[in-house]
Amino acid sequence: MADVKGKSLSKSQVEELAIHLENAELQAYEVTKITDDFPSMTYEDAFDIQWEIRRRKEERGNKIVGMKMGLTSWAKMAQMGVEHPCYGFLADYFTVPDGGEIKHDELIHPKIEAELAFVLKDELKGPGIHIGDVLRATDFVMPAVEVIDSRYKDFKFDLKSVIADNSSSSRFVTGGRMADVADLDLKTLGVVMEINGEVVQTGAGAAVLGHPAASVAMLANMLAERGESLKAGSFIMIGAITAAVQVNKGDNFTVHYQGLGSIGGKFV
Ligand code: OOG
Ligand code: MG
Repeated sequence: MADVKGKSLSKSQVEELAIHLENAELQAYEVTKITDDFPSMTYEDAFDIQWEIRRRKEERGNKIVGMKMGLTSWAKMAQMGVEHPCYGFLADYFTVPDGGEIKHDELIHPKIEAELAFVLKDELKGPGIHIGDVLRATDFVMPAVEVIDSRYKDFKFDLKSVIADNSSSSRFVTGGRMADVADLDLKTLGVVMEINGEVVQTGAGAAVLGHPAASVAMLANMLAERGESLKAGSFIMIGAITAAVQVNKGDNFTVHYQGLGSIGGKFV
């Protein structure tokens, strides 16, 4: 990301765009990508908008329950036409219990993604965090499925627009079996995604930046650019291992994780 530093939007423009995108999320309607109207906005502006959406939710009493990385696999980067990872936050009401129902009408055009989650026992504070630091600081790894729902028309965006839109975050399911990183071969850990009993995607952990822990390291280093860190206890999703798959009302899904069980849900 070239122009990471520097702002072109005023504080009130950041606030307006945060309200604009958050309303689209809460009321489930599509908007055009914001760089169409603000072509000179910077990456710092984009993150300012995302952090302003987060601040607004916290001010209303929502709790932030985790973080997610996105666009960390070639499958996803190729699918979305964006070639750099991004991050977002997870709010309390994004959580769906394993096997639970997800209301399709509350979302615009949801897709599901097979991911993994790391839960930390120690803080990770960048810059300079590497895979070894992540493995040392990890309490356990567990299965996770993300439901993404870009607020942009037809899921079409560029990196700045998607960052401002909290990286399309909307719901997630976690469960299955927790495991110690020492007992897993995270690169070869296989995932199989089924929708309505049919296999639609398969993949392995190495699809995510060569090693799933590299995604957590990158997140810690990206957060450091804003003076933020990943606290002990943080729940972090590493980004989709395979391409995302669109789901319709009535669909049910199951994702199987090698050695870690299965998780699923239903769109109603
Ligand atoms: C952006 C979010 C991507 C992932 O796991 O790659 C993401 C998008 O594709 O809408 O969550
Ligand atoms: Mg994701």
